[in-house]
Amino acid sequence: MNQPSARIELPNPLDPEETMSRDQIESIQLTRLQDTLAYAYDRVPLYKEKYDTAGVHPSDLKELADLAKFPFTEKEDLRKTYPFGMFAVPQHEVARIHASSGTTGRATVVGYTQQDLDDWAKLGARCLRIAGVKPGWKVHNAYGYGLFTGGLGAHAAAERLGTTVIPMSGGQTEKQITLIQDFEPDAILCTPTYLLTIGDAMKRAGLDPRKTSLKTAVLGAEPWTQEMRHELEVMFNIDACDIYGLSEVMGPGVAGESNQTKDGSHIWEDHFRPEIIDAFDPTKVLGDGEHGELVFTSLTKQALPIIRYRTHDLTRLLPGSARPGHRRMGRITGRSDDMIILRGVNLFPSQIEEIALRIDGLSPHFQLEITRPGRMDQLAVRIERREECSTERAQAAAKELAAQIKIHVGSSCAIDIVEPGTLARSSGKLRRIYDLRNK
Ligand code: DLL
Repeated sequence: MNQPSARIELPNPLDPEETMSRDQIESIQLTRLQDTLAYAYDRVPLYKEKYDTAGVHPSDLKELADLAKFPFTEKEDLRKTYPFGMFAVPQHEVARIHASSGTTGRATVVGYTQQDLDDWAKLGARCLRIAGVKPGWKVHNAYGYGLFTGGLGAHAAAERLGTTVIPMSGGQTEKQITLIQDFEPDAILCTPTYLLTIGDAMKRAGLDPRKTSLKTAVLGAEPWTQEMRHELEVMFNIDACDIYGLSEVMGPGVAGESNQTKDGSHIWEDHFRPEIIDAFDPTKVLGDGEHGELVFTSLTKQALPIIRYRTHDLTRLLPGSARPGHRRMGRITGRSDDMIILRGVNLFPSQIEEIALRIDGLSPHFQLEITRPGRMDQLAVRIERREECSTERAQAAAKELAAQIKIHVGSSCAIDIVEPGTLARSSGKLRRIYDLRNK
């Protein structure tokens, strides 16, 4: 007999490290950091060479602050040693390889031992749990599967938590919608802009995104704002939480946000030591609360230990809230290499997102185009009007957007309102900036 079974609450205990005090975490960090530095120095020629040149030795790390004495690791280091030169274990101990697509230059390749995969799944599961995903739930995973860490990383996290995973991967938006309708998942994992695309496509098909079975979305892989959170939460009638990570450090699951506090992602500091540095003067390590570039050191990784890795992500560290021993990261305002410098003014796509979504009639679908017709840089914001917004109203919205950008960002720009559905969509990371200055 095929009786629908009543939902039962499955056990969902926190990892003991999740509830550790700040002191306990820092004490673990110190020993793990000492071990990692020695391990990397002994096993990865590039680290030995860098430290010898800088005149530092792993034994110089006596307290956490001593980490600042050690050189940074950059994406370029992984490229120089492509493909496996920074691996610290022989190939037969590497259980899996991932790689970043590398829009510029060579791909960066990362590797995991079985233990690394196990830790990754555990930390990913922490992120889903803190976001409110429960064992026994059905989880629709629309992060891309393959060399990108999103798909398989989120998949393992959801399995580890004890959910039923639907490994849909990215793309095929109509099929995504069919599966969401038919399989009735409780949670969805994808990029924020892809969830938006799914919602728009549902509306176009005459379906109400607020009526799906979805309760929670765990979104990451690209910057998104509070305004975008609000947009998606209202659109789908769900809770939307952040998940952060990067392949060089692990993949999705380095940090995750609580659905209770929705105040930024908790960094799992028993496995990673974060720092914030001044992006323009990297010798300066900044204090908690100060904005700068996020730097990570892995504390337990075997295949690819990574020390003081410059993420180029701009944010700040905040005290833990839902997990008091682990610090949070503020929202990522952008990447230092995504920063547009327009006639001397620094600008990030997230600022435009924030402003545009507060204006009636404007959709979250926009692109930024920078050109240099004469000697001056020009910014054009191309943005779709909302379906229900009239063309006249959209013109007024355009004026308001230009004025708000002038006030809040400090630069003038042209606004081009376009029809709904005309700008490119992506099932993964969305490209917002089109810099045509050197074309
Ligand atoms: O994007 C890993 C990931 C997959 C994270 C799925 C979350 C969900 P990479 O392709 O190596 O790895 O890209 C890493 O993406 O340095 C950030 O610039 C950006 N990023 C990742 N998560 C967030 C987030 C994955 N929650 C780069 N908010 C990072 C803002 C994010 N930016």
